[in-house]
Amino acid sequence: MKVFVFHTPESTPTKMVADCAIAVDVLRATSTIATALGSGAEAVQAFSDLDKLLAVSETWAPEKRIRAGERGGSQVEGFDFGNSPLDCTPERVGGRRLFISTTNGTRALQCIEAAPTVLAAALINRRAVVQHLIQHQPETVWIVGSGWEGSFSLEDTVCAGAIVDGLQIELGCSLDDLAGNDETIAAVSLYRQWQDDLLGLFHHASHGKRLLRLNIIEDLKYCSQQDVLDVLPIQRELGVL
Ligand code: 3SL
Repeated sequence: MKVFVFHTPESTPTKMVADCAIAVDVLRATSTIATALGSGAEAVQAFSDLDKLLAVSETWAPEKRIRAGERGGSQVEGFDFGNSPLDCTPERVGGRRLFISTTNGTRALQCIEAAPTVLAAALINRRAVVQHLIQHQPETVWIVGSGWEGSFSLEDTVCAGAIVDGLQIELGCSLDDLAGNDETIAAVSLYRQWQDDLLGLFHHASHGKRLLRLNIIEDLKYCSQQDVLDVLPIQRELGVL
């Protein structure tokens, strides 16, 4: 298995696909997706475009759908949710489909949707993702960070490092055996430096600071936990996990 880390959708190759591609948006889209599925959502359908989300979700009965829209960290007017994983309680999302569009995370998912296997990973469900990779042993794995509007993000990179660190421990191999590019080695180094204080790292991250300015500290705390959800968001049809 060779693992390649790409920091943003923009830096991800467009002319080829990996056997397994993983979108990461720790703050907060993939944390929200994993939480919604863990709370019994029927499925999560991701859109980069808000108008398309509205049009497709319109064909669903109102009591069977939740519309989540986030731009710049805030809830989009007229939507049921913004992008807080803490909104995704069993009472609110159980048995419903979550239609979601966020600034960067849903774009990351869209850029890898052609891969044979597409997963959504966050720190909270890291172990489930590692176990899937160990079980299925894809030859090439891409981990694609969402970043922020084309720029690197600490929180997605540390999550990529956490996944690769978990794989290395399970497989008992060297990092050089696993790493497909230099970004992978850098991500693991970042994780090993911060694994005991991920919330502290989020306070240094530009998007962490953006959310703190919006008073979204509880989401930061929740998203900084590791391996607390045994949920594997896996694409079952285009754009639907
Ligand atoms: O960029 C995204 O996709 C979002 O996850 C950003 S936010 O955390 O909802 O502000």
